[in-house]
Amino acid sequence: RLATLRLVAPPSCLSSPSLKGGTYSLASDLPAASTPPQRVPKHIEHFSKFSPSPLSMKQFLDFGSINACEKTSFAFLRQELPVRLSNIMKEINLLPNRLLTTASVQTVQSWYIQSLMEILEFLDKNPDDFKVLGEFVDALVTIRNRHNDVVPTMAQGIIEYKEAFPQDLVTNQNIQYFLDRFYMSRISIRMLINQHTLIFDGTLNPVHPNTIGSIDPQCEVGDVVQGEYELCLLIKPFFFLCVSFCAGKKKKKNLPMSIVYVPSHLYHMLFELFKNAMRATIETHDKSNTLPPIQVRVSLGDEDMSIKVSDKGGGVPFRRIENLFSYMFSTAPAPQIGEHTRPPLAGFGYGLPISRLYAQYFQGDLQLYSMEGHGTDAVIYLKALSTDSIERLPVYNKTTLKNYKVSQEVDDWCIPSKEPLDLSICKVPK
Ligand code: W6P
Repeated sequence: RLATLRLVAPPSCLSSPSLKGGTYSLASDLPAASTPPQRVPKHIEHFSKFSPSPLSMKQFLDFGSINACEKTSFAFLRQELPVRLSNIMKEINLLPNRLLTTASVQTVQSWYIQSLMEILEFLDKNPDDFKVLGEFVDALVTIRNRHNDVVPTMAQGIIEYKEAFPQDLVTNQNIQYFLDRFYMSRISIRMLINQHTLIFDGTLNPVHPNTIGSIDPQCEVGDVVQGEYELCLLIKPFFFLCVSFCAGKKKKKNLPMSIVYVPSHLYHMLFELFKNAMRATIETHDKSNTLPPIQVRVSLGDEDMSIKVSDKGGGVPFRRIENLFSYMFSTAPAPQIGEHTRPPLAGFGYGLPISRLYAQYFQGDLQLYSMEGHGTDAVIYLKALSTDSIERLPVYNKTTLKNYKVSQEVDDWCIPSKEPLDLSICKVPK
């Protein structure tokens, strides 16, 4: 039952489930366990009152170390997954009604409810029972598969919404705010599920015996860059770019530059940056015989591990940089636009905003520095120290609520006028 859950000691490395500020009686508004669908909203209310507990890389690694205890991980996840699911489900409910009621968003919402119910089934089960632990792994795999297509399905919802309602900037801002948080939540939930299923499915990873779940405690960033670059060459084989790879090895002479990181996240980000850099280069130099190289620089400092991918692909006007990260602007190339006025950003898809989320997930970032007429530098910032790599998670609270309230207030900056100014009115009579 739910009551026993609260008595389960949290893993030693974890703080106890943290309730959000204010008093809240745990016992009084607990919904009954064993969950008919109509009870689910009550469970959402209950679990959204807890703050998600961000894990550090060290805590992730501890779950996979020798004394790793599947029981502990199970006890943590059956509380933490409902907390993370419920927090973001509260936010889904804050979406504008016309978006919330699209078939696509309804589908996604039903997946979340279904998955929450399936995890809640484990609240009254015995962590000492091997069968229960095995069933939990199976349930997590089922849940992960159910949510595979969340991103394209949400994108479909945005398309439906865009078609029905002319896009305005406020909507764009709200959708950006929501999707950044929603996808960040999803990244974090999949991370938890991946770690548990990979570590406790009883098999060793034969290809990468040193990884702990999806984490490589010695992720050689240079090797990942090299590997990803070669993969991109396979996709565009006619593309003979050279990568000059400079490792800033200032103090750490000859030491390899490795950090504790999730290689698949790094691959995802680098693939996106290489793809964009290659496309920009090809498109601006389509009439010349030679292509300017894409340069990569990796640098490890005391605090940051930074990776810069530089292209000479003509750059992007400063005004448009923000749009590169916009879900709304990069959702589906608008077919109603004439063939010759192809929107210049079409095709970027969700790669960039989601890559930025991967970087931000462990307290890093992804930024673009572009010079129109020349080229673009894309920089991935990661934390060099595993003690600084802590999950960055959205939490549902009063501030969140305020941020969804549509602000209709007028801006307090003048709108530049394109009309010639009539200075005659300024003439001073003699
Ligand atoms: C461009 C646009 C872009 C986005 C991301 C990474 C590199 C580049 N280059 O021209």
